[in-house]
Amino acid sequence: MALTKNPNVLKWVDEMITLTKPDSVVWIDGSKEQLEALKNEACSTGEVMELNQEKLPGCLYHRTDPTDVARVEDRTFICTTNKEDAGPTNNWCDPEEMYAKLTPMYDGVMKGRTMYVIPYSMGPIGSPLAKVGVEVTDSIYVVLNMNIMTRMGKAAFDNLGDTSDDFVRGLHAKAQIDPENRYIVHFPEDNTIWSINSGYGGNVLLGKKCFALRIASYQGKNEGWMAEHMLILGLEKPNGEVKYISAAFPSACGKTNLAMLIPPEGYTKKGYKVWTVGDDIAWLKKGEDGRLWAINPENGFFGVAPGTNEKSNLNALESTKKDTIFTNVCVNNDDLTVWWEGLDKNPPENATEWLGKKVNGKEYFAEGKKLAHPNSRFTAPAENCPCISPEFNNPKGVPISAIIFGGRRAKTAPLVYEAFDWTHGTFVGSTMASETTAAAAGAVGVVRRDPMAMLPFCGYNMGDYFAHWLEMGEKLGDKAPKIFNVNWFRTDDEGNFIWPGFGDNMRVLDWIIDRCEGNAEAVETAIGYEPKPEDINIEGLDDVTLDVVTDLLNVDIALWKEEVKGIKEFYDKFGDKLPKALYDELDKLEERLNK
Ligand code: GTP
Ligand code: SPV
Ligand code: MN
Repeated sequence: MALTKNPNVLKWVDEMITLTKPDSVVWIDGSKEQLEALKNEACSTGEVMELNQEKLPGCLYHRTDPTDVARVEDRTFICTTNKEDAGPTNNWCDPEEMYAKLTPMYDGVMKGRTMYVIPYSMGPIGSPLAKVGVEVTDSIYVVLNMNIMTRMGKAAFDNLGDTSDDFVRGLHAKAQIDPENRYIVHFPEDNTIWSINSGYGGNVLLGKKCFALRIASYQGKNEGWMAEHMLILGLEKPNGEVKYISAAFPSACGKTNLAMLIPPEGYTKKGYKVWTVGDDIAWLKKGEDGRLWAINPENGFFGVAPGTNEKSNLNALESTKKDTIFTNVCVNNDDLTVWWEGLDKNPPENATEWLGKKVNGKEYFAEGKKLAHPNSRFTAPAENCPCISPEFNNPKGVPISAIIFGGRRAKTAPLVYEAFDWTHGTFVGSTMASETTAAAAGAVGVVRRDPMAMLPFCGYNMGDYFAHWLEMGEKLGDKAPKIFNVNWFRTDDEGNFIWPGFGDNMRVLDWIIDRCEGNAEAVETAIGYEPKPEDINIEGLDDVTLDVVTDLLNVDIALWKEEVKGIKEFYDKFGDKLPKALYDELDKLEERLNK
C-alpha cells in the first residue's frame, strides 16, 4: 500500500511501475517486521548470508558480481540541457538522448521481480538542512543497506508532506549486472537519478554519492549551500570545549579513519577526545550566527574493510560488531565470521575468498593473494560507533572551525600547511591531487587532480563549483573557517610511509586547532603557513624525530614548480569558467616559488 498521499510521489512511482513492469510493488515503511521478512527472503534466495549470530548479531554477508566491485566513473553521467553546465570533468549526454537510450533498457526490466519503494531522508528528520529522496529498486540488498545508510521509512514521507515536489527520484534496476550496459546517470534539472546493471554500493545506494553529492552539489549551488565529500569530527579539549573540523580526502584516503581517530596516550591522558559526526559527506550552510554549520546527511558508514583493525581504527571495527552488512570480504567457514587483509595476521584456514572460492586462507595469504577485495566494505549503523558525537542527530548541525584538504602524495605535499585566506584555501582545494585507489574501477596509484576530492562527485561544471566556493567565502567573511592541507602519505626512498598516521594524526589536528584559536605560530613558506617543526608534538613517537618532522614539512621548490605546470594545464581545461581569482593565486604561487 502506498505510504503517502503526495500526488507527485504517486505519479512518479506509477510511471516507474509502468516502465519496469514488476510483478509486485512493496512500499518500505521501515518497520522491524518488514525488514526482518525481507532479510529472511534474501537469505533464502542466497542474495545475502547470515553470519554467526552470536559473534556478529544481526550481521549479513553479500558478494557482488566480480565485474561490479567499485564505482564506475567512465559510466557515470551528468545530463544537463547545456553541455557546458556539466563541465569538462564530467561525462555528459543530452538528457533527451539519454532518456531515449535508457528507457528501452528499463522497459519490463522488473518482470518476475518485486519493486521496493524506499522513502528516505538525507539528514536528521525535520532538520532544515535535510532533504527527502525516493528510490525504487529491485534489490533487497539495496533496501537493507539504505536502512543503515539513511533515515528510511514512512517518517521521510511525513517530512516531505502531502504536496511538495522537492524529492530526488532514484530508479535502480539490477537488470543483468551487465558491465557493458552499466549506467549511473544524473539528471540534475529533473531531480532524477537512473542506475542500471550494477549492484555495488556507490552505484546503487542512490542516497549516497548520486544524491548527497552529485545532485546535492547542484542544488547547493542554486540554493546557497555546499555538499562536500567531507568527514566531520569534533575535537574535545581537556576543558570540555569541542571544536569541529571537516576534511575532504579522495576515496580510500583516510576519511573514516580520521573521523574516528583515537588520540595517542599523551593526549587521552590529558583529556582530549575525538567525536565522529560523519565519515564521508557533509552538507554545509551559513548559520544564523554567520558561521559555517555542517550536518552529516547519512545515518551509517559504508567503510573500506581492508586495513581496518584494532590499532588503525578500533571505533570502526567496533561499529561492525552488530547489524552490519559485509560486502566482498572473506568468510571464515568454521564460525561464519569475516576476515580481510590488515585485520590481523591470522587469516582463516577454512576460508571462502571474495569471489566465492573455498581456499586455504593461510596458504593463500602466504602466497600474497587477496582474500578480500581491496574495495570490500562494511555497512554499519552510525549509532554503533563508540565515539558517535552527541550532536550527530542535532538538526542544526555543528559549527565548523577548520576545513582540511588532503590526499595521497608520495613527495610534493608536506605534512600540513595552512592557506593564507579563504581564496587561497579555495585555490589549494581546487589544485588537490592524489594517487587513485581501488574505490573506483581503473588503474590504482596514478596521480590525478581531484579538486576538493569532488572530481567524481561534482554534479555541475567544476569551474562554477570553484566560483561557488569563492562566493561562500565572501558570504562568510571573517567568520569563515580556516583552510588547511595535509598529507599522511609521504614516502621514503623505499616507498614506506614516513608519518605514522592514524591516531597520530591527532598531533597535526592539535596544531590546526591551535592556529584557529590564535595559539600557535607559523612560518610563511611559498605555499602557505607551516608549523615550526618543534610545534608538532612528537612526544611518545619512536621513529619520528625533529629532523623527520622537518623533512616532512620540507617544500621542494623544484617539485612545486612542476606542480605549477600541472595546475596550469588542469585550469586551462575550464576556459573562461575558471574564476580569475584562482589564476591570480596561481601567479602569486609562481612568484613566491621564483623568489
Ligand atoms: P571512502 O569510503 O572511499 O570515501 O574512503 P575514506 O576516505 O573514508 O578512507 P578510509 O578511512 O577508509 O581509509 C582508506 C585506506 O587508507 C585504508 O586502507 C586505511 O588503512 C588507509 N589510511 C587511513 N588513514 C591513514 C593514515 O593516516 N596513514 C596511512 N598510511 N594510511 C591510512
Ligand atoms: C567512495 O568511493 O568515496 C565511497 C564509496 O565512499 S562509494 O559509496 O562506493 O562511492
Ligand atoms: Mn567516499
